[in-house]
Amino acid sequence: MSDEDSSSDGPNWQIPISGTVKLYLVQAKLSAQDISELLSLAERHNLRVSKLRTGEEVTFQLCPSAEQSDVVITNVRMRKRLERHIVWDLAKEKAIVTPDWLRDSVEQRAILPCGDYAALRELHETTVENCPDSDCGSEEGTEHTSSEGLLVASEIEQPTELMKAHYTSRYACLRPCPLICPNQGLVRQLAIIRRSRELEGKDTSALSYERAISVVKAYPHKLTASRLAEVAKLPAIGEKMLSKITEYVDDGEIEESQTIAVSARFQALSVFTTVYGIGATTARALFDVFGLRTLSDAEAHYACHPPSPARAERDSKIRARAPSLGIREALALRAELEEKIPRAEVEAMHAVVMAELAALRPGCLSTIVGGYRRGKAESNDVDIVITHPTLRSGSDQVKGLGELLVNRLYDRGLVTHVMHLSSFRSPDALRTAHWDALEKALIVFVLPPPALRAHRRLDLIFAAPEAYWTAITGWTGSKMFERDLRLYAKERGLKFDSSGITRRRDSKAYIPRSEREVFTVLGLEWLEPEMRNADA
Ligand code: 8DG
Ligand code: CA
Ligand code: CA
Repeated sequence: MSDEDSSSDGPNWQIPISGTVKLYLVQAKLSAQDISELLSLAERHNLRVSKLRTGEEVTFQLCPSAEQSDVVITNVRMRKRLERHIVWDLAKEKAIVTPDWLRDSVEQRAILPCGDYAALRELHETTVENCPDSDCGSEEGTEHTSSEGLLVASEIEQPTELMKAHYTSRYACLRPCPLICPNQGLVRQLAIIRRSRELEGKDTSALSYERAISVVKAYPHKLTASRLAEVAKLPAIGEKMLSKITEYVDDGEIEESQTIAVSARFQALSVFTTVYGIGATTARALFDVFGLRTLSDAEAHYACHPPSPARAERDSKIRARAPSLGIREALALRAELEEKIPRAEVEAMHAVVMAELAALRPGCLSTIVGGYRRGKAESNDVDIVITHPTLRSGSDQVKGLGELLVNRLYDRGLVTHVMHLSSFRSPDALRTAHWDALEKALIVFVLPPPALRAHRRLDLIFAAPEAYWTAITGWTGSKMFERDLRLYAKERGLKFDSSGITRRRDSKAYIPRSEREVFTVLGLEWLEPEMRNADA
């Protein structure tokens, strides 16, 4: 986390410093370089770290002996060796952790659970108890740690009963939604109105349609006049929405949808926004201010209008060797990037990326997510979540991997442009402003020869092992499913995003070991990805 980022972490940072955590560094088995790195981390001026359970802020302070310390940092892994530096009985009164505890705690500005970094197996339990952030003795009682030393979801409080999924549920994440529903024609017509509202900047109205669409999408019967009374009682179906649905049932179409679909304005705004980098606001400006109507108009316009300084500055910050995708390049590639990607090609892209990744970091795990995982025959872009399977050191394996991989793909002619390359931020209980702290690379990819080398949009998401399953859930979609998943979690006192699940009252992190566990922790009945198609 950068210093600038920490300021966005909200109220936590206004809490006065209330103490220090004293650190003692055992220098044996550490290189001179490691020693100097760890000392400078421990002494970093004015560094404030939070206790995750209480939000209380403390500073680190080095101390000259183990006796005076709260936490002992050591690379020594054996009792006999450690006893050369600290007597065993004293060691049992301290948290004895590896250097990574300090590195990660400084990076995350938090006292991370010492048990996860216990240096000696025999001292794991006492390290958990003696961690400066330990809740031992609190009313919450005992929590166990897994054999990996991590708190896992199956070992902490579970909702007693899972909410049953049903099409009448208030939440899209509890309504089984197939890819194609019995009322797909109606969904298509409502989607035109929704899109038009979005293009016109009427976001509240767009969201009402989005919600209604997700409810209709889950309705398991073919809609007829005799079912309208039941539909009227479904969530998100107000009077206005019911009149549109009734109109469709009576006439087989919705007049407003027909009018919008053929309007010059809707068509122009729709086509402008197919260019990467042109959003609804820009599209409206092109139409209203510059009087543009077609893509050729837009091409001519951008040939003599350079990108805005803000955009140029943002692009210049991308730390990849590949060029960013400017508006002119996006216009030139538009037709290819608009093509749908068949499943076989998605799989071929995945295979190529993983082969290149294996050369950099052997043994990585990955899952193709997004629409592909929900069963779509053709995708607009490809989304892949990547991690390393080792819980203990896997985060280190994933850190910085986006940049490395993108540069390698670029050198091999497999990446032509980079739209976004974000740095690694581990699952962080302090996050507030950022709803997803994962490292991401959003790129334009081309398959190697002899394949048809069409430009394709590819999103690579890099998750630490602890965040792998939440990243998969968060990036499988669909959008409305995800929106309600976050809302549902919030109403249960939890915070869900792709980088993790935390309990709001104490920011305690849950670490699921499977996607099913993500659902269980949130109190949701399991839904197959193919039944999460809550959008049109
Ligand atoms: P398609 O249009 O690509 O065929 O369908 P899709 O795969 O469902 O759409 P997508 O636009 O690729 O989005 C896939 C899912 O990823 C979507 O449900 C929402 C999620 N998602 C983003 N951006 C981000 C983001 O920045 N953070 C997180 N956590 N999730 C995101 O699209
Ligand atoms: Ca996608
Ligand atoms: Ca995507």
